[in-house]
Amino acid sequence: MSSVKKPEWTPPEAGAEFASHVMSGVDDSHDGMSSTPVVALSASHRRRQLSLGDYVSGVFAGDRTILSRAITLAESNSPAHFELSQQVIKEALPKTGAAVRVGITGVPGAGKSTFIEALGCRLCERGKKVAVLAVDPSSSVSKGSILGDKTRMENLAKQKNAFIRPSPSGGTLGGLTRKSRETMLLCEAAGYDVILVETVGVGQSETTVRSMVDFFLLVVITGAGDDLQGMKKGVMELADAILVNKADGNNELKAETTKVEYDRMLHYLRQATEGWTTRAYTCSSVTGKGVDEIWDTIEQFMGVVKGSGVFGERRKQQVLSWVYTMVEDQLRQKFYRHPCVARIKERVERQVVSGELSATGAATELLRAYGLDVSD
Ligand SMILES: Nc1nc2c(ncn2[C@@H]2O[C@H](COP(=O)(O)OP(=O)(O)O)[C@@H](O)[C@H]2O)c(=O)[nH]1
Ligand SMILES: [Mg+2]
Repeated sequence: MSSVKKPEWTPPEAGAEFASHVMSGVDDSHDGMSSTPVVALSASHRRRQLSLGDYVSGVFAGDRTILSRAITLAESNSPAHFELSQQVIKEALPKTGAAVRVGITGVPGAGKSTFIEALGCRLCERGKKVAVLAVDPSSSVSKGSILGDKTRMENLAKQKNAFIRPSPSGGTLGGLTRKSRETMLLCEAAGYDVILVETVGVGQSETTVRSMVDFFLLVVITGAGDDLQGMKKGVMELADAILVNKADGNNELKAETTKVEYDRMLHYLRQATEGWTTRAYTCSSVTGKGVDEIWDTIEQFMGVVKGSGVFGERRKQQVLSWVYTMVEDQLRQKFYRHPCVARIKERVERQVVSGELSATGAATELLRAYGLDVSD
């Protein structure tokens, strides 16, 4: 068993190999909100290095502090942490897969976090264990999104059956994806039945989150018809439900109209999931009206896709595509960082642009510089 090199394990002192030390702040708030003996015991875990056995038994026992530390380990960019965390995940794997995985996207301010708080609290009341994760490629230590989510989910954060984990910050979307998927697996091994993944609608993050969840929810708000026109068709085609949020007060009627407009548009789009018709719904995350219906819809969806085999097939494809995405990311990085490739790249580009070299000739030369034999 490999061991972690750092004698004292605390993220704030851990240095640059950690993706972010914001995580420790969130862990603190979790501990501060609870006074259970588990947390008192966990305070001592914080001070010492954990073994593979400590991580695995802590995660299996649902100890939130150890779960947090296992996630931080998986998020670390240090090779020693990588080895240990891969061992933890390997042990955890047999206990993963049973949760309902839900992705939630929408423009900033649509009310995703508020909706997650409302839904999460209801699920906790029903005895479910809910984990909330975020995938935010734009987040960084200095930006406010992480803090924003924490305050939006104040009630959920107090629930003993809830676990909230902000987005790891920095790094590539590929790196972020690995971390988020592994976090999801660790949460499942810790007994969470529902995983809610919030993502902000920027760049490729929607497609990324779609590729790790069973059900994908698009949260929108009312407004003039221009909202609909501005909405990317591609994102609507990823969604298993469209939720018109903030259907309360003066906005309630308008929300109903917007819902009808979305339903009409959905009619012309490709369905996100075979055998399932995507529809629009209204809800108010503030009054709670319509929130239960969304969960009912998700449960209905799970029944349909499990019955038809679409669920199993999607999970299978997701894990395989995850493998090859990681392989391709590594290969691409290795190629572009190779000194021989870097040395000739500019000259080859210049020649191909000026017409001295064909595109195929240029690619062949670059691949040969990398050491690949491109004979066919
Ligand atoms: N009236 C009303 N306001 C809401 C509702 N949901 C969210 N909000 C408000 O909309 C703002 C943005 O919410 P937030 O959950 O942070 O959006 P996010 O960026 O999509 O996560 C906040 O001021 C919320 O209080 C709702 O259902 N009704
Ligand atoms: Mg949010």
